[in-house]
Amino acid sequence: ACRPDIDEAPVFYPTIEEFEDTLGYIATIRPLAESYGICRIVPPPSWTPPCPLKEKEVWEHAKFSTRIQQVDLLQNREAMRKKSRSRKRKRRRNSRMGAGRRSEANAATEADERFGFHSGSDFTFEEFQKHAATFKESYFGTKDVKEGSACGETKSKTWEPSVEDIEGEYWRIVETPTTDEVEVYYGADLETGVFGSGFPKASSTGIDLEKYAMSGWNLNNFPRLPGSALCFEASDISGVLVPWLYVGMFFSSFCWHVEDHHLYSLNYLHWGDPKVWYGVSGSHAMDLERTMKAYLPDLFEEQPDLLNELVTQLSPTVLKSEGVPVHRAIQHSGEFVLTFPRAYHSGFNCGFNCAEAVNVAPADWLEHGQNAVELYSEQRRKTSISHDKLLMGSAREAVHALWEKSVLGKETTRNMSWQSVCGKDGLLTRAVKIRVRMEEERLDRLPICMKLKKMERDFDLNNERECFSCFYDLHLSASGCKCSPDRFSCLKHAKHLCSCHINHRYVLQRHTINELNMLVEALEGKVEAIKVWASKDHGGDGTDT
Ligand code: S2G
Repeated sequence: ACRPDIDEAPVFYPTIEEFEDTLGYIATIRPLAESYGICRIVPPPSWTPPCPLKEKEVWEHAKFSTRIQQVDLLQNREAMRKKSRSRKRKRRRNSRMGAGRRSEANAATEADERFGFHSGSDFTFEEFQKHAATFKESYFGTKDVKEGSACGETKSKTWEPSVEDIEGEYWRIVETPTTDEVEVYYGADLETGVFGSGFPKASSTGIDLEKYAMSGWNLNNFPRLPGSALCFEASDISGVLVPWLYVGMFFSSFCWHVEDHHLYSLNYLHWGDPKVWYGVSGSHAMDLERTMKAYLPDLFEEQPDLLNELVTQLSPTVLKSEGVPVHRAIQHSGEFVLTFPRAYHSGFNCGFNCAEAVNVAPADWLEHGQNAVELYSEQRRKTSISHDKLLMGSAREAVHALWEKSVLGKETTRNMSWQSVCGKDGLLTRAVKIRVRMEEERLDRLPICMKLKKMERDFDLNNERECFSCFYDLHLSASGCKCSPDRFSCLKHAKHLCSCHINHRYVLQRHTINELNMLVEALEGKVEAIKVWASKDHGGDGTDT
């Protein structure tokens, strides 16, 4: 009765040939799928990667940490809001590895703490499987069903709830304020860099293993495929560039959230019971946020950052009744679920299973990523990647590809993937153009007498630079003052940096506006501009002459 009455998200069945080019395939399904927020991708039947986590040594000995989720409190937790503030637990999300930027971890830990996500015990897969099975059986009660067989005998069969049964029961527990406590474990956000990935690694040998180790659908390769702006993120940010593993049991949940920087995400179910997903298109992201705030005003009042903390569930039925379109995907073992930029998603597991997920940034993401960092600046929220570094890295790579083609007549598949986003209407050209206009407008608003200086190439090489006020990334430009050599602002907050005389203050630019305009011309295909910009990568400095 509680099963949400919503439609299914689209499902795709690529042929072996279509499956070859991962980002190319995703680009072809985008017009059909993006408006649903999420979609399911079923690999060709012959694509069956072996999972190294199932090897006896790992299965029986490797321990992973878990968190405890109190499922009945994911949506309704008024009564327990002031309970257990001081229990210890692990961090939820980490941002740039080893970098100075504050991650969401601390804030999230606090929220997890209060909202019933305490750390649980450590398990091996073998132990977790046992726990998951026992829990599910005792939850539903093992019923013996007498089944008639062909030859007239009867045999006993354990009753298994269907996905629909489980989904109905899940929302009954989540939506009804007075149900019993339901506590489950979730081995979520496990770093594959530490624990190991569920996909064969490049070091694997054997013809078949090598095929899977090199595949674009192997999530260890996915974030940095040619055409993804994440190629230009140097550090291995866990969860974004290095996949995370999710070991689930019955009812373990992921609450409503969007990806950092509104990136795409791809999730693969290595084995086990289905994962049920709900998705909302990026174009309805703000409608979902409004509805959540309207339905859970007290929670938002106490914790305005609730949605960034991945601790709140809300029924698709409520969202639908408020005019927010929600779609369902039931992901089975061996299938992918893709989430599009700024698409809110949530869901839960139907039983013991193991999934792996990571982000990607194809060219159509760039404008969403730009919007994300402008929004983060308004909200004074820390970034986890330098959007401008990714944008400029993509632009340079694309100009290099255009140069190889126009000057050397060279065409490789790698080059072609970058060329395909250039040209007057190319997705990359458009994104760079928007960013350059933005930069120009911001510079125009600064006092005319403000000194402009060339930024050192390594300004943000070893440590990220961010605005002292809004944390906007300063890869492209920064405003500074003699009074405080290590303090910088973005162009929007230059006037708040200090109260020194204008003569003491300056703007650092990685590229002048003329250089940036020339970059746009290069991306549009103008050969002279291509040569100037390509020369930057060949020893020249490509500056105004
Ligand atoms: C995400 C779902 C995580 C999960 O949003 O991080 O990959 O629990 C997804 O499977």
